[in-house]
Amino acid sequence: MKQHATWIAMAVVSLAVLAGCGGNQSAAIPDPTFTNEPQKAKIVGSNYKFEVTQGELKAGQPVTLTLEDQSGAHGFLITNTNINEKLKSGEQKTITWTPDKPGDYLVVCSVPCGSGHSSMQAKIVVK
Ligand SMILES: [Cu+2]
Repeated sequence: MKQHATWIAMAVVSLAVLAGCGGNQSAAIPDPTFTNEPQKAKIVGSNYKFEVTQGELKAGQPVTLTLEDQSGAHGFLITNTNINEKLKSGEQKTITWTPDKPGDYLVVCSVPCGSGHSSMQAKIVVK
C-alpha cells in the first residue's frame, strides 16, 4: 500500500514538472475523465537528414518536442513558427510548442552544415 502511494506521488510530480513548462502550475492534476496523453514528438537531426517521430499532433494543444542532434551542427527550424534551435553533435533539447493551426510544418536546417545542407527537410503534420 505504501509503495502504491509512492507511485502515485511520483506520477503527480512528473505531471507537475511537465505542466510547469507551460507556466501554469495550477493545472498540474488533469481531469481523470480526459484520457489524452500529453502530445509528444521527436526530431532527430544528423548529417544530412531530419527524422520526425510523432503521434498524431492536434492543433491548439501543447506538444513536448524533443530535438536531438546525432551528428554535425544543425539548426532545427520549423516553418511558420518562431522555433529555430541550433544544436551541436550529441546535444538534445526539449521544448514545448503549441501548433496554433492545422497543416504541414516543415523542419529545415538553419545552419550551413555541409554538402547535404539543402536536402535536410522533414514534415510535421498537425490536424
Ligand atoms: Cu544544415
